[in-house]
Amino acid sequence: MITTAPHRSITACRSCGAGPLETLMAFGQSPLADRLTVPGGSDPEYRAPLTLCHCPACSLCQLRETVEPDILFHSAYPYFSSVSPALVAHFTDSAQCLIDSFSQASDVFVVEAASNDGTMLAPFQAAGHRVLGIDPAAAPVAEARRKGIPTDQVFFTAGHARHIRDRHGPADLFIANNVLAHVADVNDFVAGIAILLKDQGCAVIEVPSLMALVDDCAFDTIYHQHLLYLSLTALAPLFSRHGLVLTDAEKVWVHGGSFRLRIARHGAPSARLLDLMAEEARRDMGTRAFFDPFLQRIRTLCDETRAAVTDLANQGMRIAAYGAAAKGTTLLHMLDLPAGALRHVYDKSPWKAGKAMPGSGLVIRPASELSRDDVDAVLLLAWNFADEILSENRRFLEAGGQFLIPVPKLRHVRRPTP
Ligand code: JHZ
Repeated sequence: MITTAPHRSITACRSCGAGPLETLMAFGQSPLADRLTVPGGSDPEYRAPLTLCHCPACSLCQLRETVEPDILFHSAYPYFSSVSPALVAHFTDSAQCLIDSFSQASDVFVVEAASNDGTMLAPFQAAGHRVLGIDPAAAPVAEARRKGIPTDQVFFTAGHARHIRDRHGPADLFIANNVLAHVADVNDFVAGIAILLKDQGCAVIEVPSLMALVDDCAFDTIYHQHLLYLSLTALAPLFSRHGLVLTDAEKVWVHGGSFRLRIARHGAPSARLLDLMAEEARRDMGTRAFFDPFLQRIRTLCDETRAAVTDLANQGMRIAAYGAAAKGTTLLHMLDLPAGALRHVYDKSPWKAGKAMPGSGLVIRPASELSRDDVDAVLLLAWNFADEILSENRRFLEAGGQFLIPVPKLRHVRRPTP
């Protein structure tokens, strides 16, 4: 049964409050990513309109619809950071750099919003620091607690920041990776950072970059959980509204291209931050003209990918998908392939196996089962881990299997001819 998820549509910018917002692209009634279904189960499959807009006043790119967070971040939320080794390595390295920067300090208090299964906080705890995770999703929180990482199972808000400060004191370091873009009341979230930080404290926040999204045509990362698509131009005034300063931005590879931001109460922008902001200004990121070629590329990329899958199917190939990633929900929705074009989807996560992707209904099978005995070609939905996944599935390629990688540009990967 398909049900429209409870949602509201905004009329004013989520950051500066100006209106009206300008619509960039309507994706129609899209299934909710990460709300996997149980094959043969009685739970409804939720969908909701998905509309990308931007604010002509502060240039924040955002979704018009806000789906009820309890529906999005439900008790069986299936995303666990620890499933992807490259991501674990990224967070562990990042944690180690921050730990080194506190080597002279004692009694360091580290708070992480959207701490998931505690992957990022574990090294801080091992280094002897006080840590506290905040995350609303029951299953990853249970996993974090099992590992001994104290975690509050709530959404991070200004109210909860006050509660933490009263209970534990102010934070030396506030971490928030891949969460700011998920927050409907972004002013409340940033106000929470301002409440929680010590005078000399700092926040380190990773956010997907809008410029990388547009340059790499990563349109499939547009889904209901991602309410904001972030540029430095739109972020700087958001932080300053709450007495905080964006002092640095560094490009990192995760999730198809992100920024690692540093925010503090005092400080001047670093040279690399100024360079990145100058690049955004040069490219007119706040204007409709910046988006038009990207919107056209989405249509072309979908047409090419659909044609490539159809072509393989016409050659009698058995095709599956790989990576039941959240972003795969948008890609499959936009491809709108005929039923049966893809047989199922492989994924490494034990929390996803046996469930099905919403919309397409593709049943998720353990990644270890990918074999030439079952399929000839695979559409890679988790294209951001292409290197890792191709190297792990060398045997499938050597046996004559092939990968179709849709983003940033459709490419076929086959065994090199001898
Ligand atoms: P991955 C996630 O999006 C979830 P997703 C979330 N919605 C969000 O906001 C963004 O991150 C930022 C699997 N896999 O990490 C694991 C393999 O099967 O790109 C995952 O299911 N084999 C919170 O879900 C999926 O692919 C492998 O070798 O789009 C990747 O999902 C590897 C490396 C991964 O994020």
